Amino acid sequence: MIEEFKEAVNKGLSAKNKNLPSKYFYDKKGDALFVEIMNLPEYYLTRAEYEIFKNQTLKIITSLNLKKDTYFELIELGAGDGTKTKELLKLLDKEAYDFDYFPIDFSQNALDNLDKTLQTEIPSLSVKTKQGDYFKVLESFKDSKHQKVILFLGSNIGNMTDDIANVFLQNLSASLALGDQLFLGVDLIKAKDIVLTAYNDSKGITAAFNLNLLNRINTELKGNFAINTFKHLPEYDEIEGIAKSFLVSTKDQDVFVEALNKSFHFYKDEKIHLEVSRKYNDDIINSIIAKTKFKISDKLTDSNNYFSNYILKIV
Ligand code: AVI
Repeated sequence: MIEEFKEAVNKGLSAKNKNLPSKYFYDKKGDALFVEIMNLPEYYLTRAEYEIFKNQTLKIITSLNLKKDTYFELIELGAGDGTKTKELLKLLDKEAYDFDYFPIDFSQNALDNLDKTLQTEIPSLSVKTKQGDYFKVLESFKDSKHQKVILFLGSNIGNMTDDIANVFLQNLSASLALGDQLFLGVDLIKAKDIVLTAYNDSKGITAAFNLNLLNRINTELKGNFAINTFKHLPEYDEIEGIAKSFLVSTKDQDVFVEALNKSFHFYKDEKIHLEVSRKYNDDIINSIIAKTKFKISDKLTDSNNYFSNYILKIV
């Protein structure tokens, strides 16, 4: 892991357009900051998707065409604390649907916590946690002939470029069978002021979340970034529908990273690109599933039209 991080930092900071992959946001501090972000008034995404799970629970079940007498496997990629999913799980359990819930996550700690809360809140639910890489875990389902519903929520797919999302969905589609479904949560393309505010909150939590990546380089790779000489800069192109976040060097400076035994020069106002947060519409969803066996079969949207859960079915 540390070798992979080292290599990513070296490659990203040596590039003409400096960049660092956003997947490295999520250390212990980054996880905690992301929980704070999800509770921010400006960060509408989590609330919008929760509203769908809370107010349209029955519609989710009917749109997925789930039948009480047909067993299915409900598999969640990156389950987190399961706040939204719990709404669906409670109803499925109450109505005696025949299924097992398989939350998959990299973090065993997150899975243990989720398992514990579910045991208390929905004691009769069958939870089978699976720790590891999504595709490695999905491999282990290959021999199962049961119907599958995959949940991939929170617009997590938006942190992939469209090319990467396409490959991701091709791999996912290849590991599924006819009739299996993906319940995909995505943030929708909308006005600039709403999106930019979500990525530039007034308390500066999102800025701290981005700057934490420099902290990680300092602690894990013995870097000497002066954190206060970098500023968080979010951008959003309404036509393209992509939010991007950058850190900008406020001065001309050199940063030394001991683990790489290398200095990196930053010009004043030079940017490091950290994250893409893609926003979607039907056309973009259709273009990222173009090379897969998925077809849009339905979609649910919150009352503000901010967020959608697409049902993509293998045909
Ligand atoms: C996890 N992901 C969907 C978040 C997003 O909206 O792109 C990460 C995030 N970055 C800044 N705020 C939240």
